Amino acid sequence: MKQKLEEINSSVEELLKNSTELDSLEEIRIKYLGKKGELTAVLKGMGALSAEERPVIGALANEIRDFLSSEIDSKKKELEEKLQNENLVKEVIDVTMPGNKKEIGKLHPLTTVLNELKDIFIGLGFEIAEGPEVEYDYYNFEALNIPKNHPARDTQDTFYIEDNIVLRTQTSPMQVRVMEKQKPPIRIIAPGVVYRSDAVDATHSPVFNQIEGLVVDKGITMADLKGTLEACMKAIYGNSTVVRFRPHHFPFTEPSAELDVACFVCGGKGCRICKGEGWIEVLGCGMVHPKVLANCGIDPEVYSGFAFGIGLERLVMRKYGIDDLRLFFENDLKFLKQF
Ligand code: 2U9
Repeated sequence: MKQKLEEINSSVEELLKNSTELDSLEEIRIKYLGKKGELTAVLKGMGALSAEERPVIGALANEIRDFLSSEIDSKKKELEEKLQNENLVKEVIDVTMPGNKKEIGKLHPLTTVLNELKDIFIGLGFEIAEGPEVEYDYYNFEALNIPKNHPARDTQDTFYIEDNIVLRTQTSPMQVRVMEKQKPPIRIIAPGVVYRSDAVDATHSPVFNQIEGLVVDKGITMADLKGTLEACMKAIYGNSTVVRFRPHHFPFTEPSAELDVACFVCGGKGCRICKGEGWIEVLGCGMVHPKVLANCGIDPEVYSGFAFGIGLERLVMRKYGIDDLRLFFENDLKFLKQF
């Protein structure tokens, strides 16, 4: 048994000398000193020894076990230190290297211009109205003087959910709802998404954004409409902006007009942006039709009002010279990073 112990001692010493990996070191410890290890097996077999041999062999076995344990521990420490030093050499950090650039997100150009418009109108004393995108036919059409079979329904190809429920084709129903609930004076803008059954191309989309405005009070005239919208255009396009109003027709306003701004690129001479016209059409507007006021419970003999509607995408396209509306929805970073 003494010989067996000495053999184990020298085998382990030999193995430790050649051991270069922490994994194989652990294997050695398990093979000799583990629960089912060779040295443990010798210790377990001591019962078979005579009473004289047992203390001698026991002392030797304990001495060898302690010696080998401490040899394995110090080898382990040595290998760990070596590994750490190797890692330190490998993982040198060059503090002069440029860092990873963090991309910072930005607002979408439609959001930026919408925020600008909201600020302008809030500054003029307007409040912001919000409402449902799924609307009753009544609020989207009937109340706005667009009865069934009215030709204006054809120009707003409508998504019908049910016979009398539609995806709103304009944000006007929100203003009808406000007028039903609130007595004049009313000064609101209604921004939001609207839906029309249009095929997608460079200038059309079935989903787009509108901002409509409504002012109702005693004594509101076309002069209020012109002054408010001219101030708004100057705030968007600069103080020297020139505007003109052209007669137009909408069922919900009478009289109605379209507002053009003198081209902010060529100053009116004619260029690519204004398609040689010198003027750029920006919005539609008019005095709220007396029938619409009456439909909403407001006496047209006492009150009058003006309203306007702006297509946000078209406004932003003109502001930045963008020629394809699809760019707003494609989320191409090369496009979005320019704003
Ligand atoms: C109420 C009464 C009247 C809103 C108006 C326009 C003129 C207009 C277009 C702009 C571009 C729609 O997105 S677009 O195609 N809109 O020209 N909108 S007046 O008139 C109202 C609104 C609500 C109660």
